Amino acid sequence: MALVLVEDCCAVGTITLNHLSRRNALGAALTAELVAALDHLRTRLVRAVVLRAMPGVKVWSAGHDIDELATTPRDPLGWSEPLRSLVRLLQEFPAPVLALVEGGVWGGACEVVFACDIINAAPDVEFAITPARLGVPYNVAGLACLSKVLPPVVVREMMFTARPVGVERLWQLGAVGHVVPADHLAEFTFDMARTIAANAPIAISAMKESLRILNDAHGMAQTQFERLQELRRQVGESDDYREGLAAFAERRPPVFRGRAVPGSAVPGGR
Ligand code: LCV
Repeated sequence: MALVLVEDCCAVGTITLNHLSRRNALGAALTAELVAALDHLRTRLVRAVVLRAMPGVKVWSAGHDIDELATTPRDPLGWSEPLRSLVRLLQEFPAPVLALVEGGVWGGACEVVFACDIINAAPDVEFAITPARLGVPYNVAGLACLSKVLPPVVVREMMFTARPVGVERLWQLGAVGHVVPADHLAEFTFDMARTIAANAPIAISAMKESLRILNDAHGMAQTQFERLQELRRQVGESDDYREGLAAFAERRPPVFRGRAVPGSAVPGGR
């Protein structure tokens, strides 16, 4: 049985967590399928991805598969752990990833959701970060990721209490984009994804990567600055840029084909 379902239509990809019996716990097998799904959608040149669980679940994801946490002295959440690789892949995916969240989000799954670019959630959603309940030394990148989306005092409360926090509070703090009634959440999210897919993909990809570099930038190395300039050059020289200006001048909807200048590396590629 596939632990993850993946499909795409009209340049919008959908990835659905499908391991209900284990509450979509992010074990190595499920995480590997998530990575494969993102790689597949990258080849399909999708312009937005919706990451969701099956409609109506009580648990979006139970977080890291506790049974797979290392029992040896090695770091249970080290750089090469599947969950850490998944978080980086979401942050580096060339198109926006929209999290469609219903039910509870536990542990490392909170970071997966917060690694997405846009978060739309049902009113009953709760987030619980639980290393304190497992005695797990949460890793630095994970703490940094959470500290970018939540005020430090809230990160400390969630980390230290391991108690669930309701989505309304996270929405008031700006960590969640929209709280939408469950029966409208999918329609709302896919409508947003289609709007993004109709915009200029090269420009969006460059802006997503630029925002990530800037958010990660503490002291900015010159290579980071040059990368930001290169991303902007690629957008400025793309057909989409000319199409966007022409469409505006001719008062017609733009038709973006996502074509970069021949021979230039498209943002998100390497
Ligand atoms: C393996 C599971 C899990 C699971 N792993 O259903 O953030 S950190 O640092 O803590 C990081 C290390 C991390 O992410 O750790 C994991 C944090 N997650 C949690 O603490 C949540 C643990 N799970 C639960 O509290 C409950 O399962 C919830 C409340 C999510 C759902 O409760 P519910 O009554 O609906 P069950 O507990 O009956 O779980 C159904 C099956 O899924 C397994 C669980 O062992 C059970 O398996 P069996 O049917 O074989 O007994 N399961 C659930 N969560 N994280 N396995």
